[in-house]
Amino acid sequence: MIRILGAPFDKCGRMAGSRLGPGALRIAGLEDALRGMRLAVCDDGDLPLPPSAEAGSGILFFREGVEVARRLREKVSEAIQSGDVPLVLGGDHSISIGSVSGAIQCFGGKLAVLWIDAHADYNTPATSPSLNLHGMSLAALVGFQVQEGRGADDWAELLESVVPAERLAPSHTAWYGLRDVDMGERAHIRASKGCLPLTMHDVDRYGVSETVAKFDRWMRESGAEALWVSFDVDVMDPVLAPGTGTAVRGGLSYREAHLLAELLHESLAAPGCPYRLVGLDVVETNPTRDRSNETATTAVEWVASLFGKTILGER
Ligand SMILES: [Mn+2]
Repeated sequence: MIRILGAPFDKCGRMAGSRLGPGALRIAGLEDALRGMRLAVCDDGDLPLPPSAEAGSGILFFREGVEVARRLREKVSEAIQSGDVPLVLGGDHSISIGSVSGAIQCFGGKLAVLWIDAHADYNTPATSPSLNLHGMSLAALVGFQVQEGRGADDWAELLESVVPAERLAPSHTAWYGLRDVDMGERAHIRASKGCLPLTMHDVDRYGVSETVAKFDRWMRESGAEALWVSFDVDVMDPVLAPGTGTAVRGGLSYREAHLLAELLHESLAAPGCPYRLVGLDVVETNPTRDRSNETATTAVEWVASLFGKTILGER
């Protein structure tokens, strides 16, 4: 059963509006698209949000962000424990600290994450230019330490109270579609032994087919058995998906994005595949920046392809 969970929280992002993302994705027909493929789906509605608090002097809106992450972590781990596949709708990308932490609680060191995003989201407060938590999600999940400076106390609390002690292994961390990576993030990626950063340069040079094959080989060699996919709609080109607060030129085309989803599905469905899809986030959909809900519509089609929709029906 696919269990839809809305996380309408956007205060840790660059601009307001992705709190409307879960509604936009539902209106774009998410549930029907999955049911149309004879998949069992239920919608648990939206996560209740904590009361508003001050922005604070460290990570912006940290108190709210950390509470949302905690609540989502519990929902996701409950869903996985009852045998379901959580499909989490953001919200800004900070919510994934909660969703992936829930998956770590269930799978520990057997979990790998594929972060499909224009950005690495691999800053800590020590390297972040903005102190927006949505650009620090993966750095929190792998547990980078920050000794001192602005946001250091918040960071320590986040690692202590949200991210499970086991952490996500850098060698179980992959990116797809990177094209806007900060200096500090580059250093973090270089220091992350065994990680797999697939950039837009790689996609241009080798194509979607070869880069997904590389990811599949990396997954098989990693020993991971559970895969969480985190899909930030800004990985797609803004021409195709303008409805996001973090648009960067030169992203995946419609056809590349679909081929990516189809080939990931094919890898997962291959006989004897040693890993399985255990959950998915779709984040940063901002209908206030969109044209006629096109971005949410494209994201829904992408999710359907990931779950196995093909042009000629069942394989
Ligand atoms: Mn992101």
